[in-house]
Amino acid sequence: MTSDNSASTDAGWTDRLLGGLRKTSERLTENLAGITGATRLSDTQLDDLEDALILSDLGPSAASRIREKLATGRFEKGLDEAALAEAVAAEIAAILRPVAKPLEIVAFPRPQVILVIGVNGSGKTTTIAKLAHLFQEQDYSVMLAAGDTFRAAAIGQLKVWAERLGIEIVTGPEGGDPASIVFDAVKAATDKGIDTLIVDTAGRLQNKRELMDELAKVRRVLGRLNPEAPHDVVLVLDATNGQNALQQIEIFKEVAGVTGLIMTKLDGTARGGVLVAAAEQYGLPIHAIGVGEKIDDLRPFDPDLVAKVIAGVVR
Ligand SMILES: Nc1nc2c(ncn2[C@@H]2O[C@H](COP(=O)(O)OP(=O)(O)O)[C@@H](O)[C@H]2O)c(=O)[nH]1
Ligand SMILES: [Mg+2]
Repeated sequence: MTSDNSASTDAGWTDRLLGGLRKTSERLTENLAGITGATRLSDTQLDDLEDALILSDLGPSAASRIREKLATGRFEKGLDEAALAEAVAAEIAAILRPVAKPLEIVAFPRPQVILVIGVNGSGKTTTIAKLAHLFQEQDYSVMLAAGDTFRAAAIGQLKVWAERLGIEIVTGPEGGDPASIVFDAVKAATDKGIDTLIVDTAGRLQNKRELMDELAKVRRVLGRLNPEAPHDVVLVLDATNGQNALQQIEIFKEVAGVTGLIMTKLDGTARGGVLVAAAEQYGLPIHAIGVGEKIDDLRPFDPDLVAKVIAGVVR
């Protein structure tokens, strides 16, 4: 992905973003309703504002930051719902801007190895397919590695995507050693001069020790072939998990050294505010967001537009 603006601001994507984040935007708008009045927010109104932001999953830390900013603000034209939404959007944008960083293919030598981690069902495999598609659109060659050998279905699912996208995939038997698949994949991708190798992994969070051992082993094997690899360790988070998604950041940071986040399923949830909470609390790069199940439902995001959508300025 590059920061090419056409990727994040075309009309089709804006519509999908609006559609996807509608529930989140409605929740925040509802929670903020009624906070109107004079040119300044009173202490009671500031309390209400802070509560509304927390209720909308933005998290206590973003909520208090926004509260502090708005406490000193003056609403010269009077405080109505639109003015408040705009002020909140500006503060959300300020939180999202520093973390909105597209995943870029810059590794030399190639391939850039992207390890994708996260709990089962968070959207890893689908996100890998979407990322592969994005990179293909930018003329990068992509290879996949089916490092989730825990379930046969997981391998099959990635294979189907690889066939559909016309890209190579390295797989192994169900129950096989992910580290050996990853080893073969890095060798193959290096020999063929592939630009990026995206590695799927299992997300057995119920057994933290095993997960940690498995990811550590995969990392060791990667490092043996290329000391820089993995270049990216991308944690995939399901926005519908709300605050639990934040706990997953804690856990995966500890077991795998996360370098960036992708948040999926921002459609179909009113809890999209968790994107802002994640940005504020962890400051990790957020590479892209997923707003649907289709192959082009994942994009790097424009922080200002997303902020306006969440706050209900753009509808
Ligand atoms: N609505 C929606 N569904 C998604 C999104 N991303 C993934 N999914 C769905 O979530 C389910 C689990 O995804 P999968 O990629 O298999 O998760 P994994 O277990 O982490 O590999 C699948 O049904 C996907 O289609 C998204 O952005 N929006
Ligand atoms: Mg999977």
